[in-house]
Amino acid sequence: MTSRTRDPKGSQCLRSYSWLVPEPSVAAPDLAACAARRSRLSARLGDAALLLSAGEPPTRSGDTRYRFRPDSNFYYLAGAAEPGGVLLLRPGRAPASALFLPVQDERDVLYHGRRPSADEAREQLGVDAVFPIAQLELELPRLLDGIDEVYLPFSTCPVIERAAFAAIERLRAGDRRGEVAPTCLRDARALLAEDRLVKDAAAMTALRRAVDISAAGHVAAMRATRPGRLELEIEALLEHEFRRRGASGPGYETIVAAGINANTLHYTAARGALAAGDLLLVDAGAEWELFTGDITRTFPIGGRFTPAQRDAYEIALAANEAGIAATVVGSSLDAIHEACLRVLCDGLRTLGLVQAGVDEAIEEELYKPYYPHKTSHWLGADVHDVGRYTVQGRAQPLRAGFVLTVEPGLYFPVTEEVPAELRGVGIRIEDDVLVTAGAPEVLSAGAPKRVAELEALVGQG
Ligand SMILES: [Mn+2]
Repeated sequence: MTSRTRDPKGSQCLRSYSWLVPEPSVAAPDLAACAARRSRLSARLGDAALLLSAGEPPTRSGDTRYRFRPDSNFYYLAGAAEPGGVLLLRPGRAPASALFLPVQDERDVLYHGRRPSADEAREQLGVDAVFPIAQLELELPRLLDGIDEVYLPFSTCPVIERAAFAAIERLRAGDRRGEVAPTCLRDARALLAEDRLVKDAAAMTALRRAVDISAAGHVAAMRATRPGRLELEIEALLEHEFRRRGASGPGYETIVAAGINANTLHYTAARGALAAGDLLLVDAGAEWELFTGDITRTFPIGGRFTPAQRDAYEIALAANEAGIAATVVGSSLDAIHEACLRVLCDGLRTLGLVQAGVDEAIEEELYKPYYPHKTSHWLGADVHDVGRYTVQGRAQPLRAGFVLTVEPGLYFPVTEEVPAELRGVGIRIEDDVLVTAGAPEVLSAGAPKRVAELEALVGQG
C-alpha cells in the first residue's frame, strides 16, 4: 500500500512522489555483484594479496553486544553478514579467494541459530576455499608464501594485523626452506575507497532503495508531526517506517531536533517536545544492504511557516538547488560549497545579517555564525563514505557514478543581531545526488521540500 492510497484525502502533492515509495520486502546480498567486485579488485591487485575482516559486534554494556553490522569493505566484497569472518584474495593462485569463518558449536547454534556451514558458504558466496577462523594463523603463512605485497586494513583490525605479522615471521624463519615472506604492507582501505567511490550497478540499486525508504520515512515523520508530540516519538515513527519497508534500520543516528535543538548540528538526544511555532529538523537515512540514505528536511511543527521562517527557509532551499545544479562532471565539492555560499551570503544580506557583498562575505567568512559547516560528503555504504576529497592538492573532480550529499543550512543563534523571530531557528535541507554524464540526479526527490508541499503534508498523518 502506498502513502497515497492510505490517505483518503489524497492531497495533490502526494501524487508526485508516492510511486517512489518502495513496497516492503527483505534485503538480500547481490552475490553476483560481490563476485564481480572481487574480480575487479583482483585485476588491480595483480600479484598482491588482500585481507579484510567482517569484524565483531561491539560491546553495548556488560556482556551484551550491539546488533552486528559487518565491515563495509568486507561485505562489499564477500556479501557475508556473519561476524568474525576474514576474506583473503590472492589472484592468480589456487585458491584465489578464501574465507575464514567461525565454526559453530551446539551452544552457539542454540543461542544464535545455525549459520551456513563451510560447504554452504563456499557454494553460496562463490569463494574457492573456506577455512575455520581458528586456523587463520596456521594457514596464512602457506597462503602468503611468495607474495611480496599484502593489502590489509591498517589499525582497525587487530585479528588480521596479528595474523599477518605472525605469518611474516613464520615465513622469514622458513627462508632456508625456500619460503618467501611479504615485505610490503599497504592500506586496503585506500584501495577499496577508490573502487567504492564510483558506484557500480548493484551499489546504485541498493543505494536507490535506501534513499527511497529514507524519503518514505521523512514523509511519515512530516505527517506525524504536530505540537505536543515528542522528538522521541517522531524518531520512533520514522525508524518504524524504515524497518517496516525492510531496511535494517537507520544508517546513522537519527536527528530529530525541534526549535533551538536544531542549532546543535548532530543533536541525537531527542529529549525535547514539539512546540507550535517552532520548526522541526529531521536528519535521517535508512540502511538497505549496507548502503544508507542521508536526507534532512526542516518543516513547521504547526503546519505553517511564519513569514520570517519562510524567508530564511527559501534562502536555504535556493542554496540547496544551486548546490545541486553544480553537481556535474568536472565540478567538485568545493565548487558545490561555493555555489551554496553565494546564495546563502546573498540571502543573509537581505535578512540584514551580513552587510558586505557576496565576494567579501565569502572571503571574510562572514556567513560562519549562520553556516558553520561544509556542504557535501560522499555517500554510500558509510554515511560519510570513503573516497578521497583532495587529489594532488586540489578538490577531487566529480566523475559520473559519484554519489554525494548537498546539505546547506542556516542556523540563527540567540543574539541581539538576529531578528527576534529567527532566534534559535535552525534549517538544513539535504539531498542525495548522483553525478551523471548529464544533469545531476536527485535520488532523494521523494522527500518533499517546497514550502507548499511541506505545509500540505505536516500533521496530515
Ligand atoms: Mn549528511
